Amino acid sequence: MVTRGFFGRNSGGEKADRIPPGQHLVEHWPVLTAGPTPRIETADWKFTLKIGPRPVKVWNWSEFNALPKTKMTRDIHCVTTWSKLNTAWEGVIIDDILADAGVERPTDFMLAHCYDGYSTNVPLADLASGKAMVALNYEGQPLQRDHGGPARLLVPHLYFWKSAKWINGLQFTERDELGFWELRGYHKYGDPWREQRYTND
Ligand SMILES: Nc1nc2c(c(=O)[nH]1)N[C@H]1C(S)=C(S)[C@@H](COP(=O)(O)O)O[C@H]1N2
Ligand SMILES: [Mo]
Repeated sequence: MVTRGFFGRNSGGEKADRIPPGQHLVEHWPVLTAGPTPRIETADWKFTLKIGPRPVKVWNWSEFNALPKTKMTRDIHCVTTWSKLNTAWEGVIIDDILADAGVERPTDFMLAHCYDGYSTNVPLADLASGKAMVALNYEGQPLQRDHGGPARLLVPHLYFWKSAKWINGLQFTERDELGFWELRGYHKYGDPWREQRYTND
């Protein structure tokens, strides 16, 4: 049982209830990238939706920005043990991307692909129903490049490595295929509340 009131009376015990096991709060926002930070001009940016190997729709920056925009404020949790509360985002929820392509549920699994070669797997159920978005803005500003700008995936209820930066596509896969970190020892699902950090957690 987590001790209530750890953060003091005024900040409220509910804050403690929002921090998953093994995590601590940060106010700043760390940058974590496996390789160099790519530079993608919005004029060159493209987003591709695929079913298996087959591209079903490609959006350029202005087409993608014409999709309905949604705001969400969420807590985020990185596997390196930092958590950040109340992060405010705006972007296109995955449901609206799929609807624009006229795609419903060809398979139950997706892989996110990125300009730096990074990838990560997320079940469709965790991307749909307003749970996730391709985020374009953070705290009212265009997403900074080191945090994945111009566009990143945001799947706030899973460890933050699932929130792929510099995203350039989503792909439906037949099975739950592993992504970059999942192939290197991270858990295939990554629920912070169940501390699914590493493969066998
Ligand atoms: N394309 C891409 N996305 C990525 C990564 C990466 O190296 N490349 N790192 C992941 C990891 S491990 C984490 S913890 C978060 C960090 O996001 P931040 O740098 O905005 O805090 O991005 C994730 N998304
Ligand atoms: Mo990470």
